[in-house]
Amino acid sequence: MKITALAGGVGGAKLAHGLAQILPAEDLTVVVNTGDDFEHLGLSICPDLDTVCYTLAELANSETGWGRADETWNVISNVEKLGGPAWFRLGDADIGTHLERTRRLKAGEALSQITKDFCAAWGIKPTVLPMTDSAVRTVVDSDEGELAFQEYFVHRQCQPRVKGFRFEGVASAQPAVGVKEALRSADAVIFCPSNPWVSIDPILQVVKEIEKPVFAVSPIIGGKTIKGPAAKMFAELGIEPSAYAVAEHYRAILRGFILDVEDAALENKIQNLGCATLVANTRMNHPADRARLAEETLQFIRSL
Ligand code: FO1
Repeated sequence: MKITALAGGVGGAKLAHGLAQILPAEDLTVVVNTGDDFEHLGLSICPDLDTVCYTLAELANSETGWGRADETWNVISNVEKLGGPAWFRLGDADIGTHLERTRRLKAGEALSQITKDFCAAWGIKPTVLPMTDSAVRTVVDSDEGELAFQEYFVHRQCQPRVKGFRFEGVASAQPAVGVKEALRSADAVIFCPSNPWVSIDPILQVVKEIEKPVFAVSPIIGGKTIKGPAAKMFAELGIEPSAYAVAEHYRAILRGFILDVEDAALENKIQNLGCATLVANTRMNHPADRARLAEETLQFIRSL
């Protein structure tokens, strides 16, 4: 079964890793959000691409989910000593990724080509694609005005109250080379348990429509996220955070929805949105959980 998965952030990367463990490499493409990308310290940084790639390559820091394991922090500590910005924690090995990506982008190379080469270097077999090769930047409208995504997410630690989102550049952004083909040739499309507002929506705005059946895994369990501000964002937008709210967010295109056992009571309400449901243990606390949830998701898709 050929799968194209949309992902952003740590939760998305974990399910992508689960799918990579059970699908033949040629049957999995991961399309990654690039709205979190930004220029910082003169470096072009692509956090969601790196979180997905480091996770697939088993190089990721397992505590934070982002950045690399066994990092050292000499460079950023020296930047801090010199009075430079150290709020965005860049590890020494991670900086190598940003240096080489920045060099190649400045030489005019496409992000999708750079990502392909980085995956080869890291031994990642499935195809990982940025949603687009052009610059798209998520801007968070908040009670403190508009904030660049990483300013909101890391520097302000998601404290400002959100009022809405804008994806600068999305109107003229074409899907990256291979994205349309991956969506067309897939048997099903999986929305990994990522933030609907700032990880999945930017991708949907770039790819526009998806003809194949769509299945989403809820990033919200018991009204909360494991990590990240998705539940807080729903609440600040006047929507009660729940797995139902996530299914409702995608209702126009959803064929199936995977919700956690903790939210089993919401199953009927979600089915009434017109989609099939699977109640599963969607927490991925251990690496083995990733393949298990991926397997259960594929079984669910095959059953329909
Ligand atoms: N997230 C943080 O909360 N604090 C950080 O200092 C931080 C640094 C960082 C460095 C490289 C990278 O690829 C990701 C990093 N992230 C950090 C995560 C980043 O903010 C992502 O945008 C989130 O994971 C949301 O997708």
